[in-house]
Amino acid sequence: MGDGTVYGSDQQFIANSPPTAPVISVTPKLPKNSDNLVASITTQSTDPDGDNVTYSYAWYKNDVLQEGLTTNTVNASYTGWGEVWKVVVTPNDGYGNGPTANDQVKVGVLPMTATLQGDARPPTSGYNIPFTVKLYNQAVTNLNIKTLQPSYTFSTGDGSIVVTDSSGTNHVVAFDVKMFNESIYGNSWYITLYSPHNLVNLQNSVTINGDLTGLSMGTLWEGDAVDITQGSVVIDFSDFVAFGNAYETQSGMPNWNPNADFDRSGWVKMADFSLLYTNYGKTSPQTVTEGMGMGGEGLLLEGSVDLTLNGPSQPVNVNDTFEVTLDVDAGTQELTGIETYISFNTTYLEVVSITVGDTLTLAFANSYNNTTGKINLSLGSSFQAGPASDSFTAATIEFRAKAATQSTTISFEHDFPREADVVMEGSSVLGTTTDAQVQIQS
Ligand SMILES: [Ca+2]
Ligand SMILES: [Ca+2]
Ligand SMILES: [Ca+2]
Repeated sequence: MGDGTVYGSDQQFIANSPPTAPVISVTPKLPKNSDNLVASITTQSTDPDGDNVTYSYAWYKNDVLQEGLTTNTVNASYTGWGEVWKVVVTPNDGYGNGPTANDQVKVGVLPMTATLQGDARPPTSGYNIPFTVKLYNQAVTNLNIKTLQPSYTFSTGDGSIVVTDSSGTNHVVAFDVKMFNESIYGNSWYITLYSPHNLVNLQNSVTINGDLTGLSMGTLWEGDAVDITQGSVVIDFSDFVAFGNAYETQSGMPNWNPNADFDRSGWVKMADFSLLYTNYGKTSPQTVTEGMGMGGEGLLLEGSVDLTLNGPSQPVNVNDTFEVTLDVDAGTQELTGIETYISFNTTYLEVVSITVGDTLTLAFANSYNNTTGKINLSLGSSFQAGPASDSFTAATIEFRAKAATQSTTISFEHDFPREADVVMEGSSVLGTTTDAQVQIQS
């Protein structure tokens, strides 16, 4: 009949039941350029009527149907580096088609992923970051990493690494490594991944063969401003100094150093310090282990941190001096730094002095300007002290009252880059900010 309908002996219609979808697998999973692609049916279609099922094959190269290819095999002469080859298999029971099944592979590449650490802020164009992958035929250690010669090197810059997903979803970047030399296949390698201002990650004894589907290179640990390309295998004081020198800069400013912009926000801020802080003392290479794929493990984000400017509860007199404290209420939330920009009205107030408290003792900014009415206070935990928590006074600001007013406000600023922040492992843990009101009487 040809229309998929069968006529029974009593001439009533008996609907044909189509076959089920098969399960398809294209092999090799990690094909070389010289490999033929073979689509195998790993689970046959079943037909409820017991009809004999046949299969047809359609192949797509980068989503374009390849008309001439209708068998279960694609000869290697058709395939090229980086191409995605998909097969769509359609079962047919002689009366009609059943649902299709498909599978796909990528030719001549090793797909990899890496997680960017700690940055909980929206992705920026900075996520298009360069990678270098090296294959070694012997163990890579802290002692030999600077001198050991890799057998193969792949770089984003030379086209042998192509970033395929830079969107930064969950901070995971996907990229393809061009396996240009077929002698790479079938052997076991020590594989390293480097990106600027990160420690080098290492996967031990990876056998690259047709069964491999891809490789997670783990979380790239941030904070190595002076990194392996400058001869450093540790996040240490020289990285801290590089950060401090570049603090509060962006591209174009004299002290700008992109290697200190660990979260790739375009500015060197306390969020960058919090990444350096977290990884201080870690060395290259960092061996990637199972379960290390996602960033943020160990990240302590239990709550938020409130900042309050506490002024005098009673009116003050003109010419009096009085204190306003910058108070931090973190509860159990840990933090490694605060970044505050405070403004005041110079008609009524001037700053006499600022005293930093004894909890956040690293002062990256501690300044005031009585002409513009601005205060900068950016304070970090010392490496010895560890992250801060609970409630404490971060700094005490001594003001002098200049003129009478019913109320003048000492306020936190919120416009980036003069934006209040509290940071932990590259993430903001800022909760609320509360300004101070002061009444001045003559
Ligand atoms: Ca059937
Ligand atoms: Ca370093
Ligand atoms: Ca930054």
